Amino acid sequence: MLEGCVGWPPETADRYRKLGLWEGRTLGDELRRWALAHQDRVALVAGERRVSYRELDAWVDRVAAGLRARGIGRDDRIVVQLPNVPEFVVLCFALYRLGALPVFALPAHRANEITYLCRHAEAVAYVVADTHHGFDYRPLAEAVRAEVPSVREVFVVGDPGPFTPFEALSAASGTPADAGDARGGPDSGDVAFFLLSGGTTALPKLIPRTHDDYAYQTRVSAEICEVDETCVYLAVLPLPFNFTWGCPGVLGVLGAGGRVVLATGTGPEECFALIESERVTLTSVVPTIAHLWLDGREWIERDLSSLRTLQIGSAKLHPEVARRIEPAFGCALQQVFGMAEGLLCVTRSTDDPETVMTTQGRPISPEDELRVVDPQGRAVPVGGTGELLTRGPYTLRGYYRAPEHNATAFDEEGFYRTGDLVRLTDGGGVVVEGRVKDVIVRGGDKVSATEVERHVSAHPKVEQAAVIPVADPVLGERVCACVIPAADGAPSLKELKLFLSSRGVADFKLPERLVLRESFPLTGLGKVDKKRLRADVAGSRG
Ligand code: OOB
Repeated sequence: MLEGCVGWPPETADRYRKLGLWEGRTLGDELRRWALAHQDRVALVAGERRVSYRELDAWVDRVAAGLRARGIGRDDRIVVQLPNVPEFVVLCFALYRLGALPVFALPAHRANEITYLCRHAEAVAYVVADTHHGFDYRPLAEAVRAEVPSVREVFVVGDPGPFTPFEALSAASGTPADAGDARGGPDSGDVAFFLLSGGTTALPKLIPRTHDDYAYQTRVSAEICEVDETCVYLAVLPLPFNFTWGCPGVLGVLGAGGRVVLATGTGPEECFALIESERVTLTSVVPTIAHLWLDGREWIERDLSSLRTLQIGSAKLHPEVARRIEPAFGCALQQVFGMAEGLLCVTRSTDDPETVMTTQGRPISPEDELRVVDPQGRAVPVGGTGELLTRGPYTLRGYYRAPEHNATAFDEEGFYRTGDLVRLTDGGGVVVEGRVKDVIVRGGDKVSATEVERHVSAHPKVEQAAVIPVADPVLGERVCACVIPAADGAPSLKELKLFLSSRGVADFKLPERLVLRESFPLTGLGKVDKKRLRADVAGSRG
């Protein structure tokens, strides 16, 4: 196991292997098998570009050789921040083959997040696109390079500016990536890559996912979603989301010989046009996008009859909205409750309609263990609400390089404390009732209140800050900063936003409401009572 990672206990790992859950193949080997099985079928579609399985496999080998020629190999960390382009898929599989480890950053991340990720992971390289949605990543890369000396190389998809073009990596026709190198190839039990946690902490945590565990998750979720060669998956959400990458997502669909179509935006106009022209059968979105698409259905005339399943997850889907999906899109709704940490729950096509409308599904693996506990850690009777704890064959046992946090994020038996408040139904379904963790779910984006508080508190006009969610009809929740001003005057919302942006904080984390207070309600232990503060703010206008 890589330094800083926590593995499964050996006897548990043995059991998962004996049960045939972990098949002992790396993700890089998996692509080789898929390419042999599906040869000239189209694997990826991006605009006018179509890449067959055979081409994809060969492209991955060339990029792996190019990376290796630049000294990148086993256990090296590489921060990947790319939009939904074929290069994302190619790069990740190239790294999987080398045993080098992609760290999945979101396109929306800025200097604050990227600098931290590069530093924490001691990344040797950083990969970006030239520009995306009007943002130029090259100055960001220069800032990151200046801050983090471990970052030796920056590769750019598109116009490289002062950096190395991504294209240069595949220029040389080298030996196949799995021909071996001094450091050897990866083992299926090794960490394959890092996902980012939705985070309750001041800084995001890195989630190590192994080849075995991720291959299992994607294979099983593809089976449950009835993914086969005829599947055409539209990747709408960013590829670095676990939802898009592997639930079943890109990997699950490629594993079944299907086709992955990359969308560049989430809007109904673009996505409906792609669904029509590519005859998309499956896609996955967050409830906010589902809302926009429901509205779009009223005025955009497109043939969406190819759609079989619309997966919705990442934030609570209310039953009223759930009921509108099938009539509006003429396809089945699948609710998905998942987390980058592992556990994945989905509703099944065989579930009765009520279950599909009102639950967030049940676990994909018979080996997933779920416990619902009260604040004292005692089991709550079935039907009661409590915090969800879980462990299983694809749920992490520890965050990367985070022993202190791990001591509280997991219990003595290795169960991960999800921070979600749930209730289990008789049928084994999970209903999400709320959360105990200090996170704001804005659309599908997770914002750590603690992280935003840290930045807001640094403003000279802020004495103390508490960040809370406020309800929003479109996004579900928005970020609200409650501030006790310093003696010499209060900041405006605009000032705060500019201040946070200047600190390199990603846009989706910026407060959209500011509430000024002389004091905050406190709990018996003297901490800010956010429950009362939220109720206060919800009941007031400013
Ligand atoms: C997905 O993953 P993350 O890591 O961005 O966020 C996980 C958290 C969960 O702990 C829960 O609080 C919330 O997002 N969540 C939901 C939900 N699905 C996720 N809350 C209510 N209802 C749902 N259906 O968000 C994610 C990962 C894989 C698949 C789908 C979503």
